[in-house]
Amino acid sequence: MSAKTTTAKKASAKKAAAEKAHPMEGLLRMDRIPHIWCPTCGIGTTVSCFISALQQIETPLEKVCVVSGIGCTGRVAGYIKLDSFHTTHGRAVPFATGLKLANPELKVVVFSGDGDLIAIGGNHFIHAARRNVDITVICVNNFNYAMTGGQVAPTTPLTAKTSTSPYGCYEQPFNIPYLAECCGAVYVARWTALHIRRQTKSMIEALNKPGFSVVEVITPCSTLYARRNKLGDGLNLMKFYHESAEIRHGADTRDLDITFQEKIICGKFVDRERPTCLEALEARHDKVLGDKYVKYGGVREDD
Ligand SMILES: Cc1ncc(C[n+]2csc(CCOP(=O)(O)OP(=O)(O)O)c2C)c(N)n1
Ligand code: SF4
Ligand SMILES: [Mg+2]
Repeated sequence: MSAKTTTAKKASAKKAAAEKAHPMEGLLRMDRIPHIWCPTCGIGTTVSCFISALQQIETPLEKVCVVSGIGCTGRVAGYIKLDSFHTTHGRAVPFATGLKLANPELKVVVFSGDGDLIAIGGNHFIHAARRNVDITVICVNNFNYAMTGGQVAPTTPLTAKTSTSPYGCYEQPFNIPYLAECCGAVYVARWTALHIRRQTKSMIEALNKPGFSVVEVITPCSTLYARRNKLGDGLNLMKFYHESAEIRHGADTRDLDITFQEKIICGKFVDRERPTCLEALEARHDKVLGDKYVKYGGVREDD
């Protein structure tokens, strides 16, 4: 075979492979696929919405970073083909805060499970919201600590069974949108995993919003939460969540408690303006130090 024919064959094989490629492959580390998630788990759906959101924002992708903690959701950072970081339990938010402070040009996203973000990471979450750190948090809320065996989480609905609440959860769960709003988040939305277009739109809005933005996604954990509560398979549960959703944009976040297998209020609840952490710092230093202040570095001219 001539060298010309071989080159032509190689080019046509490359073209055929490119045509066969999934449109999201460019943003996935394909060498890590197959992923670890169970069939009908809701995490993959949320990742696909996130990739679609990334493809629609104007920020160059080399300026976007993803930070995850641990758990099934924590694996997201490993599958997304961006600068991404798989950090320790509950520490995704402080890690993301550090990234943003070190390089304010970055768009920093935390992809986190409910247990990681609101239990061990709860303290970091409330203070990052209070300070209005300019990061976007996507919280996959599957109502349990899935990866470690389906233990009770601070989001488990009252009466729901988990491996550590076999007679039903008796502790009042957190209402994440209310918590986020009270602490100072400037953008708060909630969807279920099957709200593909609305979830993607909220992610785009959150990514474009300066300040602490939170998108909560109610997703089925088919293997642990659904099975233990006899809720059918993951697909049944995904459909159930979608059908139980009532869309109420601008609803009072105090009314967004989730009760076991009942209605789930979804929508965009908060979209407001507050100076971000770095804007507040800059304004304060400018006021006190005047001309002596050099942006962000805080270096005085007479030092
Ligand atoms: C310091 C520490 N404590 C406990 C664990 C064990 N651990 C791993 S995943 C996990 C629960 C994660 O739950 P969630 O964030 O809701 O993620 P999911 O698996 O539900 O997506 C825990 C407790 C750990 N990795 N590190
Ligand atoms: S254990 Fe639950 S959350 Fe984890 S991958 Fe399986 S279905 Fe998803
Ligand atoms: Mg969870």
